[in-house]
Amino acid sequence: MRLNKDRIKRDIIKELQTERAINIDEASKLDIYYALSSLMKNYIYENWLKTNRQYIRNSEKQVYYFSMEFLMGKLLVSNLINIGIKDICQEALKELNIDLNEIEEIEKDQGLGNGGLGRLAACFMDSMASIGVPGHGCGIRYSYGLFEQKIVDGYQVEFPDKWLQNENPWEIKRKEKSVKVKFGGNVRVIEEDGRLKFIHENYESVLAVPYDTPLVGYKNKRVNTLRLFSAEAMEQDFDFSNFSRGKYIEAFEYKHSIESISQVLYPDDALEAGRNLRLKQEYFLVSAGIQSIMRTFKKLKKPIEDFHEYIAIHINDTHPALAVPELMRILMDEENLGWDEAWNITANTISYTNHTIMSEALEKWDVEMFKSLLPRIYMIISEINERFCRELWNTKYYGDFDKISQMAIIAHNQIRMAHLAIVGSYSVNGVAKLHTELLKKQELKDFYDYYPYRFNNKTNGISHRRWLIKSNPKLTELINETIGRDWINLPTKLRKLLKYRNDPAFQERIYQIKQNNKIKLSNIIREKNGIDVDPGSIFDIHVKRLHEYKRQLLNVFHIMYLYNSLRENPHFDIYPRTFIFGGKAAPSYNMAKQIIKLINTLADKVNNDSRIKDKIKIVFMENYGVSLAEDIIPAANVSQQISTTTKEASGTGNMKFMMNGAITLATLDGANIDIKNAVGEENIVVFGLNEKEFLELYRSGSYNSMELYNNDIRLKTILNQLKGGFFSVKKDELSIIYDSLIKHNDEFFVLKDFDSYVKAQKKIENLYRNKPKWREMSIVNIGSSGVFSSDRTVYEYATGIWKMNLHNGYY
Ligand code: AZC
Repeated sequence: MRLNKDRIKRDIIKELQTERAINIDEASKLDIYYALSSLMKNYIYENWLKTNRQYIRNSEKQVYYFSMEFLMGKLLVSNLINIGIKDICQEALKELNIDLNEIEEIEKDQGLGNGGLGRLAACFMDSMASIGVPGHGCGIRYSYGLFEQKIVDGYQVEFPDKWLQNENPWEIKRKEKSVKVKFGGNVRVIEEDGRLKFIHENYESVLAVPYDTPLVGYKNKRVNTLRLFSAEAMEQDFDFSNFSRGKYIEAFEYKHSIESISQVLYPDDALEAGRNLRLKQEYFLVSAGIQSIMRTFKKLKKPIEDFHEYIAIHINDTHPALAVPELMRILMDEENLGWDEAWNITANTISYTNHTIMSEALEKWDVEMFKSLLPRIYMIISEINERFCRELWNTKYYGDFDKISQMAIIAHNQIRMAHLAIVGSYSVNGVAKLHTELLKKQELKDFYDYYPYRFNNKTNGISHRRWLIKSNPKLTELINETIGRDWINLPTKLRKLLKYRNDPAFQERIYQIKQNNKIKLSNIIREKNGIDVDPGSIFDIHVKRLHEYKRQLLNVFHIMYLYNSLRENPHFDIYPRTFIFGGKAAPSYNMAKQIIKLINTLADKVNNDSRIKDKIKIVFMENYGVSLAEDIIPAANVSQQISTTTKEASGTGNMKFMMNGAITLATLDGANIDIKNAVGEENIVVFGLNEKEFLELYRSGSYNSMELYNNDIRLKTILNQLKGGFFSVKKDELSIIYDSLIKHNDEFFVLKDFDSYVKAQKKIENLYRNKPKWREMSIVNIGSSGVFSSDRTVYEYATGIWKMNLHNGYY
């Protein structure tokens, strides 16, 4: 379809009339948004159909990315970009006196994820479609996404995220493709034709109704599918049996309880919930997803024994690890395969990514609860466990009870999901070099020793289409003008920018773009927070989930140190800085919530202290999420990536910031290390203990935070301020922070790294004062960021793990 401005104008007007019964001059922004999306669907659907037809016709191997979270953000503009009509659309709208940015505002973020893991899934979807991987997402259509955060009196308060309040124009409900998921009941074992048969009975059925969203590839006419399932009560259960028995109200209660399965996303990003409803959600996802894959597979008319030649299932952390027993169940109970055949297929179909070494995130299920909710699945896991333990005994660990019980899938009345995921898959990967090494050396060492060939690294990446082309259009324009557009299909070509690192004219333009982005962000801050910030100050930004290991506290302590120094000595020399924070705390994570309160309390005090003459401003932006990140990141000078080393598996925010020209202030943790290797030591500012020093100190148990308190007057002052009446908060309110650092010996080494952090911050300041140097660093960061595109990551998954042949001009 050829598109031009006039045609788009005509189509929008027509669309408004025929679909919304309204003329353009009366149309609201919401009307325009719907008209525009419906118009785009005309362009998208044609290619969606073609893509699906081609997949079936060519029997191309398909990959299904199973994830409990997809943090997609807004889709309108990103789809316009990928279709390739953003610019003409923007012009067409302008001629109709409509501002595309205002229309975009109307769209609600699709926030069905907590943080890194969910956003990674979204970037992968974009990259798969764009580099030509036949890959689809499989998840849950939560009625409520991650809670909306408001700051009230300095505290985080949670509100439901009503993202479906208005109709979601991108999804198509496919009721006719619904499948049944079974919970509870019992399993009767019978013998038939000399074989055991397992009859699941007295169960409760839930209907999993798919909603499909097209995933549009970048200017390549490919459209993949994100399939999210919603839970509905089965009509016959709901309508007839209960109603006819006069149980009218009970029938509604029943319906409500069934639908609660897809009601809400669990809001903890690295904490396992251990709850019955969460287990239901996890099984609901895998059972619905695999049944629906089975249907597609049948269309190919290939022998079931070859299933894994045509299908790859990737599980995003252990949350969908029940894919292992569920695929076994379907192959044995429904396709009538024997155990060995089913196991061969399963273990060659499933691959698994680990996203954290934090032990509190490791999923474990209580056996009793599990058994009563999923009796047949429990039997299968038990059998997998028995066979696995027997194999260990017979091969490597004869007589070694300890080793076998450490590695078992079921032990101490718990089912360990990570063990299930490793045993049942052919590939286990970490998400950055250090993280993968730690998995091999420590967390999963037993499994690495046993299955060394299964382990591999796939360093995370981000979609440069969303995090550069969409969020920073002016920088994109400058890049295109300078080195052409090749980099869009092969982002490592951004290296061509390095030639201009010392070119004063280019440096000036980079500076101007950053400056404009800072002005834009300042306006947002004025509007949302009522705080005036100076775009001439250093924008020093720390946005991510609130977590002790991410050490927002370390940042706060440095600010308190600066503030104390300025109060003591008004001539204390600092370059004006704006410290910007954003991030949500899990609703049950007390300490994280207190840190939010501390940031806001400090902000009030500092921002209103006329003695420091606006040299420091502190802003906490509420409700950090994908769209806000798109406004914040392009405006950053400094990117704070300061987790306690070994704790952040990778980080992906770090990559977004560098791609937008911020300088990373980093510990040697996660992908910060890979960033350092990409930009070179002189283009990043590193501080703090490294992995080796950290582990030594940690293991020796010789760290004593009290000593630092006693010996460093800066720390003593700050910590005393937390306890005393320095902040006008309720008495003892902030002492939980004091206690964690002093009484509980500072688990995340905030005090330990403080001195080194202060020095690194001083270094940042000096570098910033040296304008050509800073601009050069900024250019080197942008130019070196291509390797962190998720196109590269997905290419590595596709060829290295999923064994796909890609026919793509670039990759
Ligand atoms: C996160 C990691 O904490 C983060 O370092 C990584 O970049 C991201 O995954 C993507 O790989 N983990 C999570 O969000 N959640 C869990 C359960 O690990």
